[in-house]
Amino acid sequence: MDKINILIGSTNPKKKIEITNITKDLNIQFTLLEELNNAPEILEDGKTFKDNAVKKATAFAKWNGSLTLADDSGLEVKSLNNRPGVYSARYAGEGATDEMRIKKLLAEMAAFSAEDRKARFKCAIALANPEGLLFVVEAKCDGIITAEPRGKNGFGYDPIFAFPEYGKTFAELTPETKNMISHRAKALLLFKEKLKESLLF
Ligand code: ITT
Repeated sequence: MDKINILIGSTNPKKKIEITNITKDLNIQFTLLEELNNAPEILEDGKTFKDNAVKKATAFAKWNGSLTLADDSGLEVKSLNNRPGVYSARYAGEGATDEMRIKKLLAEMAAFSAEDRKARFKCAIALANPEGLLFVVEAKCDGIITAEPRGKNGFGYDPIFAFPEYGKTFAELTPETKNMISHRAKALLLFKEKLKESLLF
């Protein structure tokens, strides 16, 4: 059977690596926006991860005329009323690095006790074709914000997100382990079920 080509409506190469690894049992060839020329910028102004995933998937599918997946994800800290949430990428301003975002969050939470450090990663994944949305799925993963960054793997907020069952941050886990338990792994499990239902496979 021929491979199905799916554009990932994202500029984050780390997301492509995780999505490719988690779906390697399927016959999909993924392309990232950065591999194409002149991709438009889509304003992520939705109130929820789902809104933003749907907006990105439908806009890039229409622009490229192809099946397109978009992943919108982020970190919700319970005692910050679920901030940074959909603002996770912009939490330390436009152009900030992962290190700057981590530093800002740790500073904001410096006085928080262990009880007040509960957090969750959320991930919404939408699939669209040029005619519109096919489906959207969502998943979460609970954890604790550490006092200091630990580990070198992963990306984004991974060095300060501890997974209590393993006593390690996502950045201390191997990619294989993160890809079995993460918010993105759980969302992609649902994604695979929906793909099969949609008869694309
Ligand atoms: P695209 O919008 O182009 O896909 P992005 O990295 O900006 O790329 P989001 O808008 O979904 O993605 O922003 C998510 C923010 O949350 C961003 O700061 C990420 O680094 C972070 N994030 C998302 N998934 C993560 C994960 O698995 N581990 C750690 N941080 C993550």
